[in-house]
Amino acid sequence: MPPEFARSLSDSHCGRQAASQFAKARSQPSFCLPPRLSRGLSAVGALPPQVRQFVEQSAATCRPDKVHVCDGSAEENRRLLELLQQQGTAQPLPKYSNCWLARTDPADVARVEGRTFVCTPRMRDAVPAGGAASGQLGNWMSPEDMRAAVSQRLPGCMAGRTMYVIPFSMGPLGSPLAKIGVELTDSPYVACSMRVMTHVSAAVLEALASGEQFVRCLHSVGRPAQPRASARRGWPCDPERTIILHKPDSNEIVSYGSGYGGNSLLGKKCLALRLGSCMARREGWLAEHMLILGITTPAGRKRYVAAAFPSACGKTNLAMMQPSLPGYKVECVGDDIAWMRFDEQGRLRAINPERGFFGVAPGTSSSTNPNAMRTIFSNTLFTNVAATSDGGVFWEGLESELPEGVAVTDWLGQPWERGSGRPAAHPNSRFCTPAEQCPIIDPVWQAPEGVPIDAILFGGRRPEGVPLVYEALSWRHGVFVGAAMRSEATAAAEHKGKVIMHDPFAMRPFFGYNFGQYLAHWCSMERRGGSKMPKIFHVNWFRKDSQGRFLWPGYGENCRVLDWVLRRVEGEDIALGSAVGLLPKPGSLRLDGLRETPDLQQLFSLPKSFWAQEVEDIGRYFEQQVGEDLPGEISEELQALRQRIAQM
Ligand code: OXD
Ligand code: MN
Repeated sequence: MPPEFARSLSDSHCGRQAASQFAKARSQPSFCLPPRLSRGLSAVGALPPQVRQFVEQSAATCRPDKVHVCDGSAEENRRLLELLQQQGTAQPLPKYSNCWLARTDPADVARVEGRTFVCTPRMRDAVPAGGAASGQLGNWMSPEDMRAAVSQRLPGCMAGRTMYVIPFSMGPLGSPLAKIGVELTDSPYVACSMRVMTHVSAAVLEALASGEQFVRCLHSVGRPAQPRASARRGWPCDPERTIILHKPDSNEIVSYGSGYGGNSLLGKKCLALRLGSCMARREGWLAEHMLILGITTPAGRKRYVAAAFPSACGKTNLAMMQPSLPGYKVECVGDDIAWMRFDEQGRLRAINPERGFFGVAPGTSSSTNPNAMRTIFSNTLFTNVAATSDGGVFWEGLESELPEGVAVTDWLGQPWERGSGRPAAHPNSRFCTPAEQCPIIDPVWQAPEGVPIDAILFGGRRPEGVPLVYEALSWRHGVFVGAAMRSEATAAAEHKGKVIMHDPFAMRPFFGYNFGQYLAHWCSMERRGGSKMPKIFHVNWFRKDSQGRFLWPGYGENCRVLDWVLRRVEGEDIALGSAVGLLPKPGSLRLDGLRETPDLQQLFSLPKSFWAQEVEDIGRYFEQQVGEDLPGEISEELQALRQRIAQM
């Protein structure tokens, strides 16, 4: 139990009762660890004292029947999967090797942004002056309200279940860029998924043995006050009272009520991005919602690029791209999160703090992402995809890969027919798969020192007005470009339909502190990196013509844009000034070998009325959402863009 909450709960009647029950329970067999797991460091009694205290206090409140300290072994994983099968949470997929399909409660299928809070004494530390306590750039809660929310939900929430203690490292253990967390959860599904997504092992506990601190992550699928009529066997949750709380001051996360993805795999969005961004600010680095890829040119020069795209913009596809241009090679370091820090020579270096991919399944196929397809058919936990009668999986996008005569069962467990008008897989269904299985995983993806970043891409789904690629005029202009990012909304969160939303740095749901201060932190990076700062670009693969057809083929052809980006990094004179940034000079974007020549005129056009409207929208957004916390540098960049557009 995080110290703050432990104090408030042990002051309450139920906390006292829980504490004494737990004290009794400790001497009773019900608290014993499963025999194989009770040896050595795996036993609660042998945990480093600060971890043991967290476990004991949390167990006193949540009152699980048992506590199991995870060692991350294959044998432990096998037993957890068997348990998931017995509980009706997951079923094996005999068509593949050690793959499983879990189906969630239909009320628990995505991140719940509206119920996700950053808890700080002052509202202004969490959300900018312009916004409300619950606004577009995050939700704030006071520590008192957090304590109340916790004490209304946690006491007894794990009764009848096992609490799994998951020691994990985000980033290779021992890397100066890595961070350690301990997640306590009553979900064996979460325990299995955390083993894929993070480094789980007893060695993590050994690393804590000399008393270091760690991020305290407490998760429960919850226990509704009244049994839910529509509850699904095998997927307990409490959707009405779901809440996800982050306390940056003490590095604590409490998540209650949901077993799904970013709500429950607390190393990912909660630690690596929300608390990560706060740690990064304190310690002078960047925690970002970015993929990292390595790209080798035909001349044999290797460079690394980090890219921020909002959810469901093809981030995983780009991270694993199969380049169409001969001689190019792309290798994947990560598909979702980058932690970036300056090394002693002033170069920005990045690690992928994760160990697996939690990718959106629909749309993934041999034509869109052949490397993902070569990754995911062993040791993978699929969630909410459709099942096939030959023991495999199916989702929208795999129609041409579905064998003849095979029947499909949809994500709700109902028979499904093509043309039924219902999706077979949930749009936010996922594969959770080990990164090391990716055939193009970068040879140094686990290097403790990280990889040097030469370019940063921002992007989004912009059907209109935004060119295929442009380069920022300076670091500061690049920060403005990141702040002004907009994209069609995603299925990864609870939003419905397609609306163009502001999603600065693709971090809108993931800021751990005031976005105005975040921008100031980004601007300040230039002072650390000086002339070695990566160049910043904006890309848009999704521009459409007046008939609604994409103007750019995308996927493997995006390496043509990366080619231009890398040549700019090398200093080639292939860019031309424009009102929004530097555009490719005519003839500099390689189009050789494309089946159809794209309409470059339309792809790169900058309609004045569109940009005049865009700049006004961005200005209004900054005014309303960031207010006086907007750094002067960013208002100046906005003003400069306004002027350049007026002169177009
Ligand atoms: C994700 C997301 O799940 O960004 O990665 O929503
Ligand atoms: Mn993401």
